Order: sequence, then C-alpha cells, then structure tokens
Amino acid sequence: MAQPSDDQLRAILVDMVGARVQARRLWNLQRQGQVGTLAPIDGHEAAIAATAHALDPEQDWIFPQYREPLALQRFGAEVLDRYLLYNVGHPAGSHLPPAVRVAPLQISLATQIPHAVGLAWGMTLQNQPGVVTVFFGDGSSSEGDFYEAGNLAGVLGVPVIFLCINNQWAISTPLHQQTAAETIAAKAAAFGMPGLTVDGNDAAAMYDAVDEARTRALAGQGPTLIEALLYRLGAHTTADDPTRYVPAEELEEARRNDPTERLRVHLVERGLWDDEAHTATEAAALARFDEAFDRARTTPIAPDAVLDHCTTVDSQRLARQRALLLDPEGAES
Ligand SMILES: Cc1ncc(C[n+]2csc(CCOP(=O)(O)OP(=O)(O)O)c2C)c(N)n1
Ligand SMILES: [Mg+2]
Repeated sequence: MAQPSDDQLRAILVDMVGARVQARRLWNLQRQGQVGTLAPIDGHEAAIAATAHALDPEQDWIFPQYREPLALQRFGAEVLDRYLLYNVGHPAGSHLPPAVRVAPLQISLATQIPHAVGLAWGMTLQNQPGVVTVFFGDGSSSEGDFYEAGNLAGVLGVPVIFLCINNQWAISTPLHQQTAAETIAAKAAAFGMPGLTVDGNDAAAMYDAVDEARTRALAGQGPTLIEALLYRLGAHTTADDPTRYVPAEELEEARRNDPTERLRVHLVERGLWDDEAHTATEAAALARFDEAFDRARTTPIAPDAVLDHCTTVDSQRLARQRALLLDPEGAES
C-alpha cells in the first residue's frame, strides 16, 4: 500500500479544483461561441488527477480519451496549451510535442488503447523505462479495440495501465445496457491480467491502485486493468441535455459523493486546507487558463497547417495539396 503524502494530496486537490473551474470557463466560452463542442470533467477529477500524481512525467506516458486533459497539467503546461488550441479549432491542438508524454485527446472511441499498447511494446523493445496509462470510458470498453489491445497486452506482458473511467453513462446509454458483466474489471481475467474496481471518487484509493499497478509494470510483471467507479456529474458534452435521461434522484445521490468536495473536506478536517487556499487555487487556475486561451486564440493558423505532421516527409501528393492550400489561384493555372 502506498498512500499519498499530505503534500501529494494537497497537490492532487489543487489539480482537481483547477480543472473544474477551468472546465466551467470553457463551458461559458462555448456558450459564447468562442470554442467548439467539449466534454465537462465534473465527477472525474479525483480519478484523473490522482492517477497523474502516481505517475512520473519524466518517463511515463498518458493516452487520454477526451475528458482528461485539464486534470493532466502535472505532465506539463503544454497539455493546457494544446487542449485550448484544439478547442479553438487549431490543427496544432492535435499534434504531439515530443517532450510532453501526453498523447492528444481521442474522440474516436477506444482507438487510443491499441496505440498505448503499441507504444509500451516499443518502449519494452527499446529498453526504455516507464509505463503507459491509457484512459477510456465504460462506453469504450464495448469497442473491439479494447479487447484486441487488452489481449495483446496480456500476451506481451507490456507495461500498460488500462484505466477505465466508469462514469456509468455513455452519452445516454446507462451502464446496465453497456455490459452484462458484473464489473468492467472482471474482463481482465480473459486478458490474463489483474483487474480491480476502485472507488473513483477517492483520490487516495486511486493513487494507491495506480502506484501498485505501476510498480508491477516496472518490475516486468505486465499490465493491469483498473476500473475507476464514479459518476458523470455533468452533461455528456455541451451538445447534450442530460435532464432528459439521467434520473434526478440518482444524480442527487452522486453529487453527495462529489470527489472534489470529498477531498476538500478531508483536508480541511486535517488542517491541511482552508477557504483561502481554495480561493487562491481557483484564481491561479483561471489566470493560467486565460493566459493560455489568449495564446491559443491569437496563434495564427497557416492555411496548410492541417497537413503538418501527417507524415514525416511530404509525399508528392501532399506537396501538391500543400501548394494548393497556400495559393489556390496559382495552383489552378
Ligand atoms: C468509434 C466511435 N463510436 C461512437 C462514437 C460516439 N460517441 C462519442 S462519446 C460516446 C460515449 C462514450 O462513452 P464513454 O466511453 O463511457 O465515455 P464518457 O463520455 O462517459 O466519458 C459515443 C458513443 C465515437 N466517438 N466513436
Ligand atoms: Mg462513460
């Protein structure tokens, strides 16, 4: 058992509080038409932030789905920059700066899972240290990619942590229509790896589970499937109206278990946190956000930027397309 230290718990709460206020600001910007569709983080904060704190940004990798980026800033300020570029529709938002070990967010469900296993396999072959953590939802766990990647990871024994964020909804599909299995963790048995269900609203429990899976992976003992059981407290995305399908009493019950409030109360009771720290954390996160958003908004988009990073070297066809984008009239003549 590796419990997080008091300092680590405080740092996890800072990330959780910051991610939530930043997500609220983004939601408002979306309503003002300044950014595209996005997915709120409410209810996922402990599972994501505690996981990031149990990992080492210097050697471990994270493959997110689409709700994680704001709570992953421990892996580098560029994570926020890239996420905001993505939200304002800048092609650079989908590119991977080599020094930041967080892959771009993924919307095509579960496709990030084989990518994560492939990277971990490559790291093993090249004798590189570190583990790869891949986030995916309960909905993604029904995709073929999850089963193929899980099977391959089990056979190869690669250092991967499969981190299923089970928020009990996939848009309007409830968990009981997603799987007849008792838990998502149970599926690990078929891959030949350990699987455990963790209280995803409990930051310390999440830290502990990820730390243990990481230790196993680093010792060459292979992958682990961790199911973080929590509840989606917000809408699926800015395009969704969950009041049409989420039972009000179920949501109310889940709100009583809000992970951020739970950790805040725990730290206040132990004299490790107070209102002043909370307010200062929110203000600092918003200041950081506003500065990064300004940068994203004012970053020029070259007409051919959409073709950058498609391939290492432009093919003749790509070069022709690039010329066309840069000078549509010139290319016509
Ligand atoms: C391959 C694929 N199929 C369908 C969709 C449409 N879609 C977008 S989000 C979503 C639900 C995903 O649920 P889950 O994996 O539980 O993640 P959550 O949104 O709950 O965080 C679906 C079906 C998609 N993006 N990709
Ligand atoms: Mg879900």
